Amino acid sequence: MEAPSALRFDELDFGPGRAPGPAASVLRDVLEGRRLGVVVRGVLPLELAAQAVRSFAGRQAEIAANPAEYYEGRVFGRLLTTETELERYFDEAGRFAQAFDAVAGGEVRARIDAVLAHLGGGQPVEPARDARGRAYLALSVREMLPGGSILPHYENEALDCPQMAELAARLTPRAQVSVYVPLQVPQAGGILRLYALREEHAKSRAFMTGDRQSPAALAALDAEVAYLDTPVGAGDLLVFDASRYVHRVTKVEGARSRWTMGCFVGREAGGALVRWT
Ligand SMILES: O=C(O)CCC(=O)C(=O)O
Repeated sequence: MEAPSALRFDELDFGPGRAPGPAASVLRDVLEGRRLGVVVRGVLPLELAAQAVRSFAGRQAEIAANPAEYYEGRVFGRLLTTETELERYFDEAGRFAQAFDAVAGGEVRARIDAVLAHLGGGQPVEPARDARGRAYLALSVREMLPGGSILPHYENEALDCPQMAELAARLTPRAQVSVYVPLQVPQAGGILRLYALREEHAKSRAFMTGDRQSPAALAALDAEVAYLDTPVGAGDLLVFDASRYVHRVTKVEGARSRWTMGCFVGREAGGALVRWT
């Protein structure tokens, strides 16, 4: 399958009074590596996004906030890629949707679900289930603190970890694309930066097995490889081929945290589009 030739996202608009354009195969195209990604504008009105941040920040008695393992901050819900105890994960997943709606209000989840169904060609994108029928978490909310960042990676690296084995075995293609919605952007930095570097490139393998952490290695990556700083604001939804493209989040600057909400999407062998986080 031919890779997209340019670092560019298509745009759709879900803002007030806008009819979304045709999107029959966006998720399939991104999953199959034919399209880099799509930005959907205005999925959450700004006030709804701001209200969700205030609610998550202030009502932790009702929803579990867990320390994040790979950035400075916390996650409401759990992330399968860094999970060490699957029983705990599924237990929390079973209670999360109700707790999420109690804190954020049902409209937030309903809007995300509607856009994902649209991008899936009208088919709802339900949480994946394990062999025992337990649903994976459908969404998580992440707060990245000032000074936080995420190092360069691509999501297919994570498909080999043991806690993903059962799910990964069912995915066709073997890919997980990212869906995320900024809820609050920081004063500066905290930018999702996507590189013209795919998992199969020799340079990508060299970089991933070496130093991907030091300021010098990050500066060299920025100097040597073309990149795109994703053009998204609070309330927009981005779907992108995080599976194959190296990406990172630059350091959050200023006093304001970076809040996002997201999940991963894949396709099972039978054709169903499924999500998890
Ligand atoms: O927080 C982000 O901007 C992206 C996180 C990430 O690496 C992903 O969703 O693939």
